[in-house]
Formats: sequence, structure tokens, C-alpha cells
Amino acid sequence: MPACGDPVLSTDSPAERLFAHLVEGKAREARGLILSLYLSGGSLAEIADGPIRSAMNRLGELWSHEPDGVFLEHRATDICIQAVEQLRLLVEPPTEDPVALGGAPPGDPYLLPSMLVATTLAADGWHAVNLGPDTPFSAMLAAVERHAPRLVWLSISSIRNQKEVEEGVAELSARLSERGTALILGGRAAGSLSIMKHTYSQRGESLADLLTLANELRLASCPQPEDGAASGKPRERHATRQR
Ligand code: B12
Repeated sequence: MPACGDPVLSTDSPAERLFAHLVEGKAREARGLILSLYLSGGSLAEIADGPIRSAMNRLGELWSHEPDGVFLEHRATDICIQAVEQLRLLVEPPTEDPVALGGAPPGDPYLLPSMLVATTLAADGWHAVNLGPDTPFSAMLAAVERHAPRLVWLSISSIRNQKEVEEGVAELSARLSERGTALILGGRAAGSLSIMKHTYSQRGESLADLLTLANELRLASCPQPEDGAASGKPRERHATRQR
């Protein structure tokens, strides 16, 4: 097993290759790898839950014992964002409905997780509105009023103030339940919220879980059996493969 900081890894695993490209700052190669995984049949959820999550996890081990760790994390995040934005252009659905909306709570600076949620939902046919990191709950509620989403996600990677986030989630959850809108929580810190079991919300560990919950929601509001979603088929769109 190679050490964490080894610049070049010889194995063929996409996660290892992506990790090596990110450590070396090879943006073009990383973008190319992620795009080729998608074009060869990988779903957004598989790519995010697999190689991206795995490579970023390993990068996160570097900061504690390598002086370059923090700059590597920033640079790797930017490279992954470039790749995910490229995929978003390919999968964006033409319709404005159904709307899914979300972001990360106040004090949470993490960019990639919410962006990956939005892109995964867009690939599944949702019109996804990503408010991004560090979003005040008041801003999220204002956006809910404006967009009337059917689904709201909260991606929680870091909790600056436990009380602020727990109260914010409780209020958001209550307001959404009045509207009949589902709230789906996830992210590496979501499990540490004690409010979870009392709120009208669901939690997923991965983007595969997110799609399961989102499809259940669509099934519940779309009873026609001839519809793709109603028959339980995944609705991820691969724009280039439809030609
Ligand atoms: C990049 C990074 C940073 C960057 C973020 C840049 C940016 N603006 O985005 C910067 C440099 C700012 C940073 C800072 C810090 N970081 Co940092 N960081 C990371 C790193 C390497 C990657 C995070 C990431 O993007 N992962 C990729 C995403 C895709 O993975 P994910 O978050 O797990 O998301 C998956 C699931 O959770 C799920 N999911 C996510 N959202 C949702 C939503 C829904 C609805 C659902 C269903 C599912 C879902 O699906 C995703 C795909 O599978 C992690 C390592 C790690 N293990 O995550 C450390 C890590 C999170 N950081 C860590 C630390 C310690 C810090 C700092 C304290 C360092 C410091 N001393 O300053 C600060 C704290 C910042 C803060 N205010 O919280 C620790 C946290 C340890 C802990 N116990 O909490 C980690 C784990 C590194 C480590 N191994 O020590 N970090």
C-alpha cells in the first residue's frame, strides 16, 4: 500500500488515479478522468460516492502530517469543482419542474458536497437550485418561498454553532412540513444533530441514498405506472448518450 503522499500511483483504480491527479494538481487529467467515467456509464452518484469522495478523504489525511496539506485541499477542491461543473452542463434537464433546492448551513464552508447533490439531482431530471456553502436559514426560507421546491436538501459538513444549526433545521423542517415539502439531510456532520429524530426530515449517507429518497418522493406524487419514475426506473440523464 503506497504512502498517502505518493505522487504517482500505479494501480488502475479510478479513485487512486484521481487521488494522484489531485495531489499533483493535474486538473486536465482529473477532469478527463471524471468525464470519461461518466461517459462510460458511471452515474453521477456512483462517481461522487466513489472516486471523488474516496480521493478527497485521502487528501484530508494529508493536512495533519504534510506542510502542503491545506493548499492541496484547496487546489483539489477547485479541480473537482471544474469537473463537476463540466458534468452539470451535460446533464442539466430542459424543464423547470420539479424543483429541488438546497445548500449548506451557516458557517459551513464546504463547496463540493452541495454542488454534487445539485448535479446528481439535475442528472435525475430535477431543476436543482444550489445556494452553496454558508447559507443563512433565512435565505434558504426566502428561496423556498420564491421557488416552491418539492424537495429541499441540506448538506452539512461542518457545524460552527450546534445550537444555531439545530434551531435552524427545526424551523426549516417545520416550515417545509406545512408546505408538504420534503427535507433531506446529509453530509459528514449531519448525524451529529440531536434534532434529527424530532424533525420532519430524512437523512441519507450518500448520493445513492439521496436518489432513493428523491425517487420515493416522485413516486408518491406521480401515480401513473407508465411514467419512468413511477415504474421505479432511475431517471438519470446522459445527454451525450441520447444522441
Ligand atoms: C476540502 C477540505 C477542506 C477545505 C474545504 C474547501 C471548500 N471551500 O470546500 C478547507 C481547506 C477549507 C477545509 C478546512 C478545514 N478542514 Co477540512 N476537509 C476537506 C476534505 C479534504 C474534503 C471535503 C470534501 O469536499 N469531500 C468530498 C465530499 C464529496 O465528500 P463528503 O463531504 O463526505 O460528501 C459525501 C457524503 O457525505 C454525502 N453527502 C454530502 N452532502 C449530502 C447531502 C445530502 C442531502 C445527502 C443525502 C448526502 C450528502 O454524499 C457525498 C458524496 O458521497 C475533508 C476530508 C473528508 N474526509 O471529507 C477534510 C475534513 C472534513 N476537514 C477537516 C478539518 C479538521 C478541517 C479544518 C478544521 C482544518 C483546520 N485546521 O483549519 C478546517 C475547518 C473548516 C470549517 N470551518 O469547518 C477534517 C474534519 C475532522 C472532523 N473530525 O470533523 C477532515 C475530515 C480531514 C481529516 N481527515 O482530518 N477542509
